[in-house]
Amino acid sequence: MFPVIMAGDDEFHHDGEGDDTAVITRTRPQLKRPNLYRVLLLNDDYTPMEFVVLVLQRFFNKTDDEAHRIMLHVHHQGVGECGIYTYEVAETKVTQVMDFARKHQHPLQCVMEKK
Ligand code: TYC
Repeated sequence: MFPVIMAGDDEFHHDGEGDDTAVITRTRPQLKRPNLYRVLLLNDDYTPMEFVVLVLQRFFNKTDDEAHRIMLHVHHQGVGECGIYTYEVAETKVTQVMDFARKHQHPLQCVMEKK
């Protein structure tokens, strides 16, 4: 039996002939969707609006307009979404924001929640 070469995700099965050839069957790639987490900013009475805008630009890559829009949404609604990430990325964003807020002595809170 001749070996067959196929593109894609293949599995090799020995064909029982005792030589070095094998039958290759195509299998479905088992794609697992990663768990996703929302990163949220919480409103407070003391953190300056411009600081929140800076956080959204620096850590969440928002434009000036989008950062202002999200900041005002949090200011009025109490909570708002900065982005959706896999667990480790979300955790890193939360830590970066909390460290930055603490360094500037602002009470800004950033949390993550499973989607
Ligand atoms: N409420 C704050 C103020 O009036 C502004 C603010 C917006 C604070 C969003 C936190 O996540 C926040 N200065």
